[in-house]
Amino acid sequence: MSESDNSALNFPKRFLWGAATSAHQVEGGNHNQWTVWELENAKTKSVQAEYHINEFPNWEHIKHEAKSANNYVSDKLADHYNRYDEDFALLKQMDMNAYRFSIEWSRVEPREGVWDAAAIDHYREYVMSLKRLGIEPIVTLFHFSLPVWFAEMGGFEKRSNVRYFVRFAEKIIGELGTNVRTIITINEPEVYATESYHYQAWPPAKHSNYLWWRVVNNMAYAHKRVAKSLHAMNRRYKISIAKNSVYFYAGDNAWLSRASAAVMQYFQDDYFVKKFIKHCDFLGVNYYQSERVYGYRIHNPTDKVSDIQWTLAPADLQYVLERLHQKYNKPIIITENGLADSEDENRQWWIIQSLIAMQRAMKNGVELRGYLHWSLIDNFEWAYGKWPRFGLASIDYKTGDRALRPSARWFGRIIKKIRSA
Ligand code: IFM
Repeated sequence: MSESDNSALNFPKRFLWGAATSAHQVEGGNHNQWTVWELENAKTKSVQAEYHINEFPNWEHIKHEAKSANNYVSDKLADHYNRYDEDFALLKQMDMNAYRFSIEWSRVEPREGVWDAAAIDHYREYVMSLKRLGIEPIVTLFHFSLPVWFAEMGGFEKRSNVRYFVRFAEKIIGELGTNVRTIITINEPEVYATESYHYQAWPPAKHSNYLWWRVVNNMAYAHKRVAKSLHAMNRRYKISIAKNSVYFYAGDNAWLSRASAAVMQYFQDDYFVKKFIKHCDFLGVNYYQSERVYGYRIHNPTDKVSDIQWTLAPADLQYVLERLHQKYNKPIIITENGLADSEDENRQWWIIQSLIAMQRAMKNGVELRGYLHWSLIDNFEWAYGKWPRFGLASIDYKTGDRALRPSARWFGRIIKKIRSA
């Protein structure tokens, strides 16, 4: 499909076309459990980069940044907290009608039980600015960052702590009222649990299968409590989690490869989705990569990888959507999809392939409601820091200048054509 030949694309009028971010990754100036951890670990990470990521495809290009401690400290970032109007203008430039963002809990409730009126006003105004532009706000309540006080009392490790998250959800959604209709309670629960309680790559960097299991189950419980409570406030809220899916497929026809791929797929998706789905009005799906299985091992093709070495297989989005639709029969919003591509070499190709995959899945019965590209602007990629560039718009971290990349300008023209067809 080229820009001039998008005749095959046929999306419903109310389809949500947008992009996503999360507070800690773009706002700048936060103080949460991540900022504390970043300051403690930046130096070590800058030294380890030489050994941990030197095989990445563009190592020569990024090594200067990756070996600097400053890369691992979020600090000011894009200063989205103050410059969000400029970023909303980018959405408009691409003719988008939806935007997913997260509310920074540590700003709204900096100390336990103490609400910050200025922060709440900020998010109210933020949402109103989107509404004035005709952009549908999609709010995430937990996107990996937690207030320090909550993390210090054990975060999601303790079931008794869930009430604090429920109270925060009730407070902020109560304040935003019906200006918000679509709510993601928890972003990628299993990614958070695994990075934080298995790989020790994210705070609190513990290694405990028991804690991992408890955190996953407490997040499922938190989702259920928040969904029930918000639905009691307004039955029309559309609530889900954002589930990160990876597509596993057998690389040959051997029974072991096929069985292993099926088992891996189960533990990637169903083990988690089953815990949440009963209290979801739709399913948020994040898709970035596939894994090819031979025997019981992963051997991925290496022809196309992103800057952080994820295998690029955008067409597989079709199978992810179809599988989740067949299993759970809920409407789906693609809540994240994209790639780290600092040179903007593969992004347009990625988007074309994703659009075709979505179109095919819809023809095969998937009730797809929206597509949100990750990310609107370059952002803080957690343990990797600032060097990976996921943005439709680039950020110059020295000047704060933002500019749509060529692929994003192209995507904007495609969205315009589709929406005006
Ligand atoms: O940046 C992250 C985001 O916070 C959660 N989903 C995956 C993205 C890319 O790694």
